[in-house]
Amino acid sequence: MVMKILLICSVAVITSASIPRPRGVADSNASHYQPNSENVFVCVDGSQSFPYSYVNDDYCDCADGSDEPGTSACPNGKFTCTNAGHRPLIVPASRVNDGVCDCCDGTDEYSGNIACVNSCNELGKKHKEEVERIMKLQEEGMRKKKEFAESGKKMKEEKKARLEQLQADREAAETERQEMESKKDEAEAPEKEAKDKHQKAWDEEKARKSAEKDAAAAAAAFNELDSNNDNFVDVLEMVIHIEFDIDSNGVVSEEEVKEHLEESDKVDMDNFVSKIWPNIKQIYKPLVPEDTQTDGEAPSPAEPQGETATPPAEETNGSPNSLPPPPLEPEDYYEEDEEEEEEDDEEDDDMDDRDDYHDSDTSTAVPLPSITEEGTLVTPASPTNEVQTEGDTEEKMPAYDEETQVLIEAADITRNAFNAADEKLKSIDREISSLQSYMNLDFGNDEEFSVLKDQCYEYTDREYTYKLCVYERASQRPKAGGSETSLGTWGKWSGPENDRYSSQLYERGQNCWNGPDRSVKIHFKCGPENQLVNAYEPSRCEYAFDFISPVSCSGKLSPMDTHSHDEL
Ligand code: MAN
Repeated sequence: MVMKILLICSVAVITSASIPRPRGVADSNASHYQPNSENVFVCVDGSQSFPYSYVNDDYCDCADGSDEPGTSACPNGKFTCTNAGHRPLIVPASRVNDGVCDCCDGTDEYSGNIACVNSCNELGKKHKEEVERIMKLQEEGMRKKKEFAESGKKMKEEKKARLEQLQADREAAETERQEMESKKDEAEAPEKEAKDKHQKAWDEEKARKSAEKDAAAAAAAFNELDSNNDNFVDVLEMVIHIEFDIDSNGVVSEEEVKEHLEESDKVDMDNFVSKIWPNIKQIYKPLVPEDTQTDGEAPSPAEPQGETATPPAEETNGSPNSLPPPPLEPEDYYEEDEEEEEEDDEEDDDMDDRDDYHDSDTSTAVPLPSITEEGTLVTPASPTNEVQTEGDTEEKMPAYDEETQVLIEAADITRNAFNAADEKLKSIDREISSLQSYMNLDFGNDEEFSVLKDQCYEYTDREYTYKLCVYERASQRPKAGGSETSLGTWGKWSGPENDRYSSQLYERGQNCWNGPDRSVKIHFKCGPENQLVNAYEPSRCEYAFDFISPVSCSGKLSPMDTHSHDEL
């Protein structure tokens, strides 16, 4: 209805009947130009008065130029084209009789120098059609806008209700999570205790085995070094070991050996194991490599080590500079572990009489070689000073005992229940946060812009495809291929105070080389559909998009619409 009235008014302006007035005077201004009883003309600004005959006498008298509305005499004068059949047009007075037809009715050119064709009826018709088209667009747009506003409001209501529901659910979910956490903590305490106990036992076992290994290595090293079997390791026995060459001059001096022996000339097994071995085990190397000892054959004499290395003596026993004894025959080994003895009772029968390889009173456990049924000697990894790389021989912790396993399973159940409760709370929080962000968005006076939320639109020009995801982000992608450039993310409404919802700003896009961060201003205009209709770059890296949408229809002709009709 409002639109109909507007339409009628608009047409009324075009067809309004004129009252008599001087040339170039607008109908709306005619009252100023009615001669009064004294036949005096008062300038429109009221500043001066002149005889009425001064009006349009082609001489400028009034400072505001109002006494010459129909001539070009006043530089600031204005000429109004009546333009009957179309709409009046005001042109600068300088255009009067300048040889160019400015008014569609040709009234600005009355000198007779030029004949103007009256095109007002034709233009008026076009203008009317255009006004009708725009009004129809506005009407249709308003209808859609109403629908959008309704669904926007409905959506907001639904989201609000959902948010309230979630906020209530959250309390229960939080309580449940707390309960599950307590149950989990309750179940995890005995589980931890049992696991720690198991781990501790395992650590102790590992430490025991490692100490055993170390002691065995120490004993083996002692026996190897004690080449004269006098139950002492002395200086002369050590000088043939080039690894004791502290200053790396290729010669192991007695002083160097003594330094390793903590200034003693010789040490017995106990002192060797407790005091010397810890310091030399990282450098000590047996003269006869382990693998040559396992095949049961006599090891080949070691190469002399360095210039002063003493060649091995003919006899191995009793000679101070001799090599360690050759690998022992099975009967040379002794049995030391009673448990093992029991376990391997049968197959070890033939080994029972073996002579001790070490002093029988030694408490250090040396891994024992064993003999397979086929009679092959299998030597366990000899305790050496070799640093084992982690993982290669690392034993796995034995499985938990049944009682611990039960505790773990019980704790697993509470952990799973806790994780589920925790995830439920997190998912509620995620949804709350997304709903709150939604609720904080400004969708216009009537929620009409909510229809554009999460919708993306594209526009392609010669070089780029521009994309706008409303309330999210804007981007630019070269048509020829290449990566997308962010032009900005949702910032704010940026229209003027009286037309706030006419533009949006997307900011903090990809930085422009030697310039600002990219940004886009979206100009909203009334249109039949939601569509991105133009994209341009008014100044480097500052973009502008034109977006048409029913949501921007006001139901009224905008000043822009009126302006464009003047140009018709
Ligand atoms: C790219 C595009 C253009 C922009 C220049 C600035 O080529 O993003 O729009 O003007 O970079 O260097």
